Amino acid sequence: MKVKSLMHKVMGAMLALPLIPSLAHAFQAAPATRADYNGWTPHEHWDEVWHETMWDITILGVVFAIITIAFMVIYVRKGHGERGKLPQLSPQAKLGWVVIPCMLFLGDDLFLYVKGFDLHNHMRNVPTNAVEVKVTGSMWNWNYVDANGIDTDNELVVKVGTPVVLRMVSDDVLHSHYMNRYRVTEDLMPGRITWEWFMPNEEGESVVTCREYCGTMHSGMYGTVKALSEADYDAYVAEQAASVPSVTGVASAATTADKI
Ligand SMILES: [Cu+2]
Repeated sequence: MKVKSLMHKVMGAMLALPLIPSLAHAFQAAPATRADYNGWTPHEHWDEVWHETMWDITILGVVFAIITIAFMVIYVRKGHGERGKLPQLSPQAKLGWVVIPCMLFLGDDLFLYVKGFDLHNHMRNVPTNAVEVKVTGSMWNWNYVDANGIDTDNELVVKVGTPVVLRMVSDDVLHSHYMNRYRVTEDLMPGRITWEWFMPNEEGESVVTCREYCGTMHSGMYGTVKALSEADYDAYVAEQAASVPSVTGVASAATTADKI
């Protein structure tokens, strides 16, 4: 009876196992409100989840491959007519062999699921200090108008350290504004405003492509995101203000993300 009661306790503990990593994740530091996103870079967290998933399936794959190969070698038939002997397990052992691995895998899967789901929720929550850029997609062009009134085609210029929210609409068919560098994509539709936000954390150029087939020149519908340092960005705005009369210089940084 004592052994049986101990087995029940072990089984009970195993059933709670899947919850442990998820609970542990819930206590990790993450932005609690929209004002807490300062310096938080969603794309780096996506990479983290991706790498963990890759490690996870690689380790599991290697472990199962080793076990399979070992079984093939150990239990190979030694001669004609040889019959294997089936081990007789107790009911508790049988249950243990089913429940314990199940709970371990479930715990692991839930951990990755919770991390991904949590991240997704943060990415659907625009930081309060995000600057807004209006994006219009059309066959086959990306048009950007930023908070300073700077109007560009296929070139989005942003400042490092300030989150950017794109408010997007299509002039014709479906498009999708895909920034691989920032691990984010969102469809553009005629008559509906959609949005995505990202956090440029390093200076440099990256590519924007269209990720929704939109006609014969779909593959040619690409642009550039230029992330500039604060000084370079200010110089860029001043230069644009000098060359284009309609641009009135540095307007107040619109934080219209609040409206989303
Ligand atoms: Cu397209």
